[in-house]
Amino acid sequence: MSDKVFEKVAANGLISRRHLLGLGVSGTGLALSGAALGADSGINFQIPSWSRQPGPGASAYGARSSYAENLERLSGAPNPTYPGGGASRSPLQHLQGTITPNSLHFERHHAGIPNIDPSQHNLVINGLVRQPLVFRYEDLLKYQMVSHIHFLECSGNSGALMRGEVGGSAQSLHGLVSCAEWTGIPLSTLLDEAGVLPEAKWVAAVGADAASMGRSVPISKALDDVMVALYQNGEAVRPEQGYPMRLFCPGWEGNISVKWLTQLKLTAEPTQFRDETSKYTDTMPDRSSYQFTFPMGTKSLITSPSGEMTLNQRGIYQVTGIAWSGGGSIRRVEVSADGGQTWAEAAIQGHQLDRALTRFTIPWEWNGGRAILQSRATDSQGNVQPTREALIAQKGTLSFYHTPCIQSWGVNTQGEVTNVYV
Ligand SMILES: Nc1nc2c(c(=O)[nH]1)N[C@H]1C(S)=C(S)[C@@H](COP(=O)(O)O)O[C@H]1N2
Ligand SMILES: [Mo]
Repeated sequence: MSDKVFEKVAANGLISRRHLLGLGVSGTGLALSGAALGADSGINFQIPSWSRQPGPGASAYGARSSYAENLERLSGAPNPTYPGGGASRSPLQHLQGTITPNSLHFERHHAGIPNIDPSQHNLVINGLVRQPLVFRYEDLLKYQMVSHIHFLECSGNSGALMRGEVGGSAQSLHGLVSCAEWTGIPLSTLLDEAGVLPEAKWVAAVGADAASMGRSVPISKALDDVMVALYQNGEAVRPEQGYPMRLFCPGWEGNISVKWLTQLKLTAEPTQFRDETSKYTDTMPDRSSYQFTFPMGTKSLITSPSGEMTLNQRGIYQVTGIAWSGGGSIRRVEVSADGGQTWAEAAIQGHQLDRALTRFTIPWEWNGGRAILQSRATDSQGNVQPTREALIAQKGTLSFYHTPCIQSWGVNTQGEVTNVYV
């Protein structure tokens, strides 16, 4: 590897993102993994068995390759005192691009997944409206819909870092975030039909699960960009995600996107549901609490190399990861290989959509020594992702919601990658 060919842009091996395209095809023997094809390469020109005879025909509903079956959500052990409660996490370190397949979207349930027959399910709009309304599922399907790609993140995501948990993977530490194309009816359409009275300032949204989960949404947000989502990446919203319908509040903490939505009640004040009083509130070091912290922070995460992976050989790696912000689109992602002393700007791979995952990548040469990989996002409002130290100084450690701090992945001389604190 010659520094004349590849411009080093930050300490410990970070290479200019401008060289991304040339890396694998430069003809200088610097291919990331593919071996050069020599005359005596011993390459096998035998026709493989799968090319010799036709495979099974078309299927009704697709499935992943049997060779890709390790691609799974990670859930904790069931808790008998909390039936159906808990979460599962997306395998972020095995995904690419920015859209989470529906089978791998993270889950967070407070009382399990109700098996809802859409023909028996209603959505009621009542309270401070001129005309209370009841919608059946088939009524809603007739409305004009909109589609938007947005992330969804639980505000408890990444709390493990604030607790100083040892070890972990991108999935186990940060897997409560996913991204999908959500299609549904703007909530403003349905609220306009019911006629919102001037004194209505909040919308109490309630789910049909056994938790009766409820959250209060300010009317300004409800009339702005909230939707009643019916489709997720093109197919009906999955049962885990709220079939037959869920509220979707772009950029805000996952909890407020009430699944299995059955009631929207217009009120003058917040309803003070259990989930907005006993949980999801940020308690400060002086023990005062913010009741509501709606937008998710500006955040990024290197998904490869990441915790529990091992680098098998020295050489060039594509560092890649995801960035997102509840405050807008991602403007910039920087990467450090020396624990945050020097930074280089990563390339943005694909789109930079409003409140959606954005993928970044930058080439890095691992020289076999120690490294600490970090990423730092800046959003379209200029918000910069904080270090863990800065976040703890600001928020203390009395509560672990809304913790978008920088993740440090340590690489040791054996190439083992682990969650470290700097
Ligand atoms: N009715 C209902 N809505 C709910 C929940 C729930 O348990 N019941 N969990 C909430 C929480 S805490 C989060 S983070 C998101 C998770 O959405 P997902 O399971 O589709 O990823 O849904 C929210 N909406
Ligand atoms: Mo959540």
